[in-house]
Amino acid sequence: MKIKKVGVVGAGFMGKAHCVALSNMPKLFTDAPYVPVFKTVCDIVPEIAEDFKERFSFEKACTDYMDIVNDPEIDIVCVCTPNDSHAEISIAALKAGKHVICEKPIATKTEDAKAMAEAAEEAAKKGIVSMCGYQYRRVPAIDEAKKIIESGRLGEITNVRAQYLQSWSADPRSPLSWRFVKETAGAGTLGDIFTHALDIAQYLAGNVTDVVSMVKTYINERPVQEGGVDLLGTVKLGDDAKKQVVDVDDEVSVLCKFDSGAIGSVEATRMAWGRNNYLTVEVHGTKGSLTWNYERLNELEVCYGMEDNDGERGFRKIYTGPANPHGDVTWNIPGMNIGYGELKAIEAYEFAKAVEGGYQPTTSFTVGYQLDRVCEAVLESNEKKAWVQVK
Ligand code: SOE
Repeated sequence: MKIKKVGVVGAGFMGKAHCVALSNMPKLFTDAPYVPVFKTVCDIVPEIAEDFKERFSFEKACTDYMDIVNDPEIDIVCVCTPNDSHAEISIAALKAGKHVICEKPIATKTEDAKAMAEAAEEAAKKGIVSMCGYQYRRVPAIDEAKKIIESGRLGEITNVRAQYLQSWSADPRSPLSWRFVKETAGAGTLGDIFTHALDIAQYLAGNVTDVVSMVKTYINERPVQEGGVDLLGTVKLGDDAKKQVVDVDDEVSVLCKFDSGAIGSVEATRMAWGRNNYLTVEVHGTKGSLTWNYERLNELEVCYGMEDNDGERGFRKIYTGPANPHGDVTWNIPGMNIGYGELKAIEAYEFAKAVEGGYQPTTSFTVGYQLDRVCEAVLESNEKKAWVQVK
């Protein structure tokens, strides 16, 4: 089988997710276009890079991402760093002729997102692929939902409601990591998880054209986490810890108009006690509805309202499996279930197919830039307390 050599920049949570996915991709997909081989891992903390190198059997560890960019043997670069370095690393890698998969949100500033999209479009002319880590649209149930919508069985789509609710920062003792600092994160919940819900809503109902929003920060300062990888609220710091001001949002509520004519809402918070990875979407059409929740990601509920008799109407539950999109990644029997690991492997497979075919995947940097522009409109609407058109 063909091989492709991989460099990974950032050895935290997302570095791990990408590497587990890359290892599993050719094992789960029998028609995988290549076997990824781990060449170099980079992290600014040398001990973290070394430890990662050992655990994932990389050939080398380094602390300067240019070692990866300048390595002619490396074909693919995974950018898994905090948001403020996405643009610099991705553009350098694209210019060096590497295929790039970059975590979301694409950048901290719209001008950087634009520069990334432009660099990706230029590289695409030479068959170089870019992709953003909006993996949730690749959940088999979401692709099945898209198929059902496109079949017309739900009629004309009138309303889409998407939510992403988490609780890991609801406790004021949850430490301030780079995710709470505008300079490194760009935005708070807005860039971090609102964009995932928005991506699914847009995947199913078309692009958002206009927004009116409310954006709120509840906890204005937090104890500071010193160094190391982001702990996502799994530790609590006491009163003795140094405090720092939070200058990003905790919660976002947005009403949207879609270019398909549908209307709807997208909301996100990291402050919803009891909700963990509660990413949901509900779609209503003139003939039926569907609803899905990541916390039960293998289940899609559909109501073919106009097809059912009065008195028998209701949601039917589809357990996704081999007969649904990306069925080869699921186990043999619906209900055996897949999880986050397999989902990231689907993303790695879609990326590999695009690399092999020389085309841009559906979550290219151009899409990342469009999502960024919706976020920009959300912030402007909150400032102006008015509807704003997406640029
Ligand atoms: C934290 O909110 C986080 O890790 C996000 O950064 C990811 O994108 C999301 O998939 C899970 O939660």
